[in-house]
Amino acid sequence: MKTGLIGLPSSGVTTIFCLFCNRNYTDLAFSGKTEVNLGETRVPDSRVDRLADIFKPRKSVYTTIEFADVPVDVDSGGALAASTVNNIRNMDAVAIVIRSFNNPAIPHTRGSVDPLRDLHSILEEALLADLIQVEKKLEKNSKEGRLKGREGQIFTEIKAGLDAMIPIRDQELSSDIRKEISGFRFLTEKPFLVVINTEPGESIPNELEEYLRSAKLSGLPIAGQFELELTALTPEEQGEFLSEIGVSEGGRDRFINLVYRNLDLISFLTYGDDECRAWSLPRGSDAVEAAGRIHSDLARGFIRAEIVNFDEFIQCGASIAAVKKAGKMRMEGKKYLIRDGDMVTILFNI
Ligand SMILES: Nc1nc2c(ncn2[C@@H]2O[C@H](COP(=O)(O)OP(=O)(O)O)[C@@H](O)[C@H]2O)c(=O)[nH]1
Ligand SMILES: [Mg+2]
Repeated sequence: MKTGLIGLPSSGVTTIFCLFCNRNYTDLAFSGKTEVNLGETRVPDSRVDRLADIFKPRKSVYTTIEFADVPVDVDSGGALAASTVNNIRNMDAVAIVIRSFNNPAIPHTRGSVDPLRDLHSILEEALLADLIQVEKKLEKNSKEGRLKGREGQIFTEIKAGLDAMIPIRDQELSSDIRKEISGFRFLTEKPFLVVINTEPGESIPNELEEYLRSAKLSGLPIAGQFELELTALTPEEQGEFLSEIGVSEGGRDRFINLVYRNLDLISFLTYGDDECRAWSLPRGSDAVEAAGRIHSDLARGFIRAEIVNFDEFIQCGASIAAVKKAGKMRMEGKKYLIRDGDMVTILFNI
């Protein structure tokens, strides 16, 4: 799961990247202007901790979210130069960092602080990048006399939506069409999340809140620099400072929750003496897809899945023997839909 962080220069993109990936700002600020900074964060999961207590495995592994701090070409005037667009095409989600903080020492490239204006312009440019790509496809189809073909028709429909400023993700397209176009990696097909980089205690301005609602986007206010400075303190001290500014959880954890909700992800668990581990998966995935997440061999040679949900496991005294004795260990086939917290063992043969 890869998330690209983008924003206008001096909006705090690298600051937010450092906060999310637990990295040092002075090491990265310079590279973040010219090349992509890559990092990742572990998704906290107390169920993995609990399983590790019980099974005492050699290692515990958490699922991770990868981040890319994508530099923006200042000279292009806009936010999304070709290089930026290409960098975010490979991402599963895009987080747009917009500047709401007022720091006189760091002048805004557009002369004033106006988060709604900045968000508008980035969204518009993303839409435009898709429109250009679709028009190129249509031109090619037209030259080859295939405008009435399947691809030509799909792109004509998508272009009409983009002309009406509707991002591809909000266009009414069948799931078949969505599958067919997924290879083109359009920007506005991807989930967009908005990080509003604020001063501590500042809330989202009303008009921005309203706009986010109307555009069906989730916005998360984070006091980027303030929170990054807090990371030098103990977790207890961090908690105290955060509650002083009316925040119950750090920006990184709030962002992870937002990603899970927005992308509708769940986690399933694997366990044993060797490894206890959490894996992320889109809700609605079946047992074969879960097997494939672990290893393609497991999907290929899938026979069945042995499943107990974590909560049932705990109710049975956290004992697999007790789960089996109570008849709570289920044998599921390929089509079984994995639930959040399912403890999964794949039986396979290749
Ligand atoms: N006051 C304040 N300054 C910030 C905040 N976030 C970033 N900055 C400062 O703004 C400057 C640019 O930040 P940076 O993360 O490098 O922005 P980028 O160009 O978008 O990657 C740095 O000097 C930061 O210290 C913030 O939340 N509040
Ligand atoms: Mg930067």
